[in-house]
Amino acid sequence: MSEETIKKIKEILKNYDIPGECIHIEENYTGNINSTYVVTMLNNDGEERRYIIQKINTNVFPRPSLLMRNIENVTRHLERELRFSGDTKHQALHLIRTLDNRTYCSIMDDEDRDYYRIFDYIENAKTYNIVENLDIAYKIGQAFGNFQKLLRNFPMEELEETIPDFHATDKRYAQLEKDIIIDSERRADEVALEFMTIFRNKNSYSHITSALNNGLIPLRVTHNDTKANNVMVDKDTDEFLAVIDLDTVMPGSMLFDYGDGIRSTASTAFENETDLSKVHLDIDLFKAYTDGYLSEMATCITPGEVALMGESIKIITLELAIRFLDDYVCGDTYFKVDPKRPRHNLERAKNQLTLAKDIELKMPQIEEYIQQCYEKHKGMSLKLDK
Ligand code: GN1
Ligand code: MG
Repeated sequence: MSEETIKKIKEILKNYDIPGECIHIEENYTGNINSTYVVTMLNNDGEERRYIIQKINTNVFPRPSLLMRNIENVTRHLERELRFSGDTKHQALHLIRTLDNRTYCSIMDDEDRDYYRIFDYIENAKTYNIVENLDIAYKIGQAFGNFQKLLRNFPMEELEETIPDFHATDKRYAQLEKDIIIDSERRADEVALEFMTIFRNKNSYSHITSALNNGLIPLRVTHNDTKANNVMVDKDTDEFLAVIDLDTVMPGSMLFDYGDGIRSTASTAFENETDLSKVHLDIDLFKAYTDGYLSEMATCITPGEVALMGESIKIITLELAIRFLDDYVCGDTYFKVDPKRPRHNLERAKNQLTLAKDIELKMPQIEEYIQQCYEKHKGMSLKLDK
């Protein structure tokens, strides 16, 4: 890590009442948007305590204050809900306030203002980029289902839209079409094959957004970035501890959350994998995740939502392909890319298109299981109600 980054982090720490001396800083490269550092502090009693310091990407989130207000309100609500239900096993992210009682702080970096925030580090926990074990897939599904359930009474009108039209797949597609025509980086020829696959599916991109607009499915408070590695699980027991990365909590459809959870948890390879023969949708992982998710959400969701759950997996996977491809066409300005991989975003898009194809092949099995699993959990809750 550069001397300059270390200096900046130490500067940020001065804005907080965090006791002790900073003895170690490590960058965590998991996210594609913000920069994340794990900082270890040693206090006067010889105890070490860790914190997460994040620099907010203002290219993606131009108004950090709105974003942080959302996170503050959502974590407060989650904490309250967990306390009311006597749940001591799970936790909400804990934001640390600055000395002047703010949820973030900023410092000047040349001409730019940089924004940072600090969370307590969740100890004895880990995350998975690839999930290979059914029990873990179940727990990740359960974690996101539980998260959504705890937020079902959250006053939606209090939430800011941190990224407008985030999951408007149809608009994302239209943007890709435009950017290919402009072709500012002269990459359009290279992406022709991938674009054709995306184009062939274009009629499905509005299925969820139109259902929302027509009132066929409800708007809910959703996470919007339900990747497997956004759930922290206990290192020893794999019990889920907390859902993290709350930057995109906004009003939306539960379908994108469910679909994105399957996209990342049930894929046999991570998004960065270039050996496409390794990329499949694992039906057993899909079943385990669905089971975990519906164990929490079956009583909250509507038949209209259940009917679209299978298709949502394919739509969100294609949406990611669209977004990665669009970023490639526009010169890699949105997602972080590995400097050693000039076609990183194109490779990610190919990976997602391979996954989408396999999802399509397995759609009959997917649809059948969702229905069966929904009825099982709904039935169980009816029995409990009697
Ligand atoms: C980004 O930074 P990360 O990995 O949590 C992106 C998600 C994508 C994901 C794909 C704000 O999330 O939407 O699904 O990359 N977040 C934003 O890996 O665009
Ligand atoms: Mg994220």
